[in-house]
Amino acid sequence: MASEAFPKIKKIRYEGPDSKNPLAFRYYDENEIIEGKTMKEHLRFSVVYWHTFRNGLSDPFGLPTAIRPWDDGTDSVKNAQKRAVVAFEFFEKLGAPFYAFHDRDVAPEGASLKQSNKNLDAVVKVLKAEQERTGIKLLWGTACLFAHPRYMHGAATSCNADVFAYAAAQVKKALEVTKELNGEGYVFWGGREGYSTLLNTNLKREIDHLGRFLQLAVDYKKKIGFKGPFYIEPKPKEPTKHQYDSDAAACLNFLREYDLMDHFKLNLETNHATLAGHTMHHELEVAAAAGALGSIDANTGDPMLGWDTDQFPTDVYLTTQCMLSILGNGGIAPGGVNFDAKVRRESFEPIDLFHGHIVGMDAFARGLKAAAAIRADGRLGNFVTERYSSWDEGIGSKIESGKANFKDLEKYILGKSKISKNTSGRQELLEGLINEFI
Ligand code: XLS
Ligand code: NI
Ligand code: NI
Repeated sequence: MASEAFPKIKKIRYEGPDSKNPLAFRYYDENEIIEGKTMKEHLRFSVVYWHTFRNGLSDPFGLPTAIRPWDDGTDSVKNAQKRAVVAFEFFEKLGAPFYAFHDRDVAPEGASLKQSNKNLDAVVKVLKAEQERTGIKLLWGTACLFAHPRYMHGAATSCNADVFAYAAAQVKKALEVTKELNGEGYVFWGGREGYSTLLNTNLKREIDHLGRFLQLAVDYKKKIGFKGPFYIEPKPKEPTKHQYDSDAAACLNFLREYDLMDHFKLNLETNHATLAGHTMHHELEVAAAAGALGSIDANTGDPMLGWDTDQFPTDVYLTTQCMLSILGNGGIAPGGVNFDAKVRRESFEPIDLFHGHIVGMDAFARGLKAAAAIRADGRLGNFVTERYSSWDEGIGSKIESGKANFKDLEKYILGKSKISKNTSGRQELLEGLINEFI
């Protein structure tokens, strides 16, 4: 059931750095081998349904601007099914091997849960057929537990127990659908799992309920035999003033407190990192250190605007840092590089959807190449190894292996006439080294 929503656009191909064709890749050559794997295998690009096919590009001050000729603007199941076919035409022409969606992006919410589930099934049928036709896979599924007014006080953390139950029923269905579509994973983003004021909030009870909710999801995952990882996606605020899963470290602490570490990894988003006052590189390293780097929502914010602008990532310095962490982690599969990004309100034509993704894919391809070259060069890695070499033998190795207590350390220092000299951190030199590769 192939569509022709983009009749003038042919499959986007790699043409190399000298190409002036705006509808071609300059750096992303899906078959190029880097560190033993193709770029396609490394990057596992994914397109998000919500921004690319459901975002009219309105903002808090203005109406939607997007022109989407294939969409009749109604909330009918028929329109949703037609849109699904268009989405696959887009994924195919772009050459993205994955996509991601919320239940309510793909199918309209009905008057009852029963009706909503029926609507979802009707669209999932089309998604499944399109997956089979194209070989494009679902990177992860998720449930939208933040848009409908019932979730005004939160979903799992709502003060209203019926809302918790509704959210559970919605996630149950979303998990079944994700399994049905052979999704590689499943995401929990706690959009309204937080508070607007502590004056009306029982914080302890709300966090306990979130822990319980995720435990119930793990139970159900086992029951239906869904094998993919669960991900938590940290974000500190927006729409709430404070979201409980605010950054990677907070999520890891939460997962440990509720004994969920075995079942969850993190899905990290660049613009969420910056909202939390961190760099994406920091968040990636925190997650990787805990063995919990699962997947990334690749976008970027704007330093002049303090909110989640979800722009396409174009900064090669940023993508190089991301890829250094990802390669250092041994890859990102079964996660991927998911473009949780939208075109600007001013970029309202269908072709802008291609430009956004092409630029983002090329930026990540360059980041991958730069990161691999930095690793092959070895100077950066060797510098860090050497910087910690005092831990590889003598007293350092005794401390690391638990063979020295405070008394031993006192004795060791008292017995030394002077301690080993500190060496320079060479930050400027290393920053220059990175620039050699960008
Ligand atoms: C919003 C989040 C959201 C999640 C999926 O800021 O990024 O889009 O990725 O619910
Ligand atoms: Ni996201
Ligand atoms: Ni976001």
